[in-house]
Amino acid sequence: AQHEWTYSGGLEEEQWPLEYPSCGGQKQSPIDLQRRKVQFNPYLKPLNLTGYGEEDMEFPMINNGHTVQITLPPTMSMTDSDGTRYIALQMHYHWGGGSSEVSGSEHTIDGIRRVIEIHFVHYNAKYANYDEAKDKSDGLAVLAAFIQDYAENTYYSSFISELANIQYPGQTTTLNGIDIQDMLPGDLYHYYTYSGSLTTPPCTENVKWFVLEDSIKLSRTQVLKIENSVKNHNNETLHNGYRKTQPLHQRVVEANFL
Ligand code: B30
Ligand code: ZN
Repeated sequence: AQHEWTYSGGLEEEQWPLEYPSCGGQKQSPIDLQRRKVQFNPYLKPLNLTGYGEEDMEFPMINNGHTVQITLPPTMSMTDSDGTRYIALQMHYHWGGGSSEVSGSEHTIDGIRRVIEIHFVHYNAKYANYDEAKDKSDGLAVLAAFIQDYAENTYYSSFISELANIQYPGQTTTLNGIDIQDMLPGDLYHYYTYSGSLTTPPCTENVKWFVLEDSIKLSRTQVLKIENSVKNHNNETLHNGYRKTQPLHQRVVEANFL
C-alpha cells in the first residue's frame, strides 16, 4: 500500500531502512548545516528560477496523508550554478506543531530547527519526466526554504484558506491567482548546497539540495493554521512531519556566502 511508512508508530523512521535500504545509506537528508564546517565557494552562482513568477495560474493541491502538496507546472524550472536545468514537479511542507508547538523544519542550522520548511521538488531536464529521473544518480534537485514567524504575509492567504478544503487525506483543491515567486524568500542568491537524498522513503540518494539562507516570514497565526488544518490517515491532526537530521559522513556542504 502507499504511505505505509510513518514518522511515529508503525514503520517509523528508525525502521525505514528495513523496507527501504537506501534510508540506511551514507548520503541521507536532512542534515544539520554547521556554519563552521561549510565550505565557502565564491564560484557558486545564484540559482536561476524560470516561470516561478507566472501569475494567474491554477495549481492542484492535495492532502496526501503526510503533507500538503501543490503540483507545479513544467513551465517552472531552476538552473543551478553548473548550468544544469531542473524542471519543477511539486512543492510541499514539513512542520511540527502539536501541543508543545515544536518547530518542524527538516534541515537545521547549527542545531537550530526552523518553524516550517518548504521543498520545491525538481527533476533533471535531461530526463523525459519524473518517473525516468527518479532512480538516476543525477535525477533530482530540491530547493528548500524556511518559514519563520514574524509578521502577516498576505501572499500566503489563499494557500492557508484552501487548507480547510483538504482536511482529510486524499482531498484535493485548486489554488488560484497565486504567484509562487512571491511565496519564496526575497533573497534567492545565498544558499547552502550538498548531495543528499529524499527525506522520506524510498530515501533515494540522488538529490542535489539547495537550502536558501533567507527565510519566508509568516505571522504566528498563519503558522498555527498550517500546523493545525490537516489530518492524517488516522484522523489525527498532522503534526511533526519531519525526519531527524542524518550523519554527514564524507560529504561537504558548500555555500556561496560567509
Ligand atoms: S523530499 O523533498 O525529500 N521531502 C518524494 C519527493 C520529495 C521528497 C520526498 C519524497 C517522492 O517523490 N516520494 C515518492 C512519491 N510518494 C508519493 C507522494 O508524492 O507523496 C510516494 C510515497 O510517499 O509513498 Cu507520499
Ligand atoms: Zn520534503
